[in-house]
Amino acid sequence: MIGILGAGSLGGLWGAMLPAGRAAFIARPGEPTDTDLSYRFRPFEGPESAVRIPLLRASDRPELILVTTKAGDTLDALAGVIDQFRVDIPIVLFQNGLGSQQAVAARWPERPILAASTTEGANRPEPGLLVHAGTGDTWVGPLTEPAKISVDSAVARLEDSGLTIHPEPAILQRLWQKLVINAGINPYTAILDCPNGEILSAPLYQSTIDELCQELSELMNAAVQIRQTPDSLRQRIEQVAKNTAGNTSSMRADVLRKRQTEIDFINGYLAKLGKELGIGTPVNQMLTEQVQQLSSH
Ligand code: KPL
Repeated sequence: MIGILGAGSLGGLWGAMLPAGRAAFIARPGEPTDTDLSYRFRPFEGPESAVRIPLLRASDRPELILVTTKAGDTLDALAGVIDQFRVDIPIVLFQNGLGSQQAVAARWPERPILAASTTEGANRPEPGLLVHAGTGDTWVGPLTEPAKISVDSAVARLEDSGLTIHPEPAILQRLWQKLVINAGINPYTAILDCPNGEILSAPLYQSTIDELCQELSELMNAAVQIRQTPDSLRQRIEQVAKNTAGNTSSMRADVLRKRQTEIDFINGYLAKLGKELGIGTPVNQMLTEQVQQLSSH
């Protein structure tokens, strides 16, 4: 049995893709534990189906926990439920950005805490409907020392979903590669209120992207020793913006739905890190403040 904490788009995708009877959602303290979660699932290919996932019962002994909460909720959500799970049960974190993963690993260093980076696309265009909008890859790797021996078993269990999963010993580096893309696309789409592809011709983007990429390049080198030139980062950001030109980014979607954004874990994380490392980050700081003003901070 795999327990899933966080019944949003990604949690719903795992619930629907894992074989029937293998997944259960984890209720948070105070939430009712006697009702199943039901939704319609539209797979990437094939017909829509009805999905019904139970809630984990006290007598269930999950062999793996997936945490698919928003970055800002993760530490509190996990703290509310973690004591019911044996200390050797692997916990895989699926949050966007960085900062929340390290906070969890620092709080429970004795547990096997892993992180995942995924390019699977899932969304909920209307209540009760979950859409697997794009297939991709998922990389899983260890954050804490005890997690190193859990990677292969976690990958094998997740492969039961039929999704493509890879072990990734250098998961932090991989999370950084995604972070720089999100840092170069998401805040612009939120501030400009436009789909990903439209940022490229906007004056705000054009006047700040080179300086942003300079900041990203220096931070990435200092934090995880990945050397990438500002120009190559800009090219990657623009390639992803073009490949996903019609998409509404997750940050723009949060602003439109008046939900808290993940800016503190993307450009906000980078600005904070810059202060710690003595690297100037005026563009990350400016983008963070502008997005904070738009959302419910
Ligand atoms: O990951 C994304 C997001 O929206 O969070 C991108 C790559 C920008 C695609 O929309």
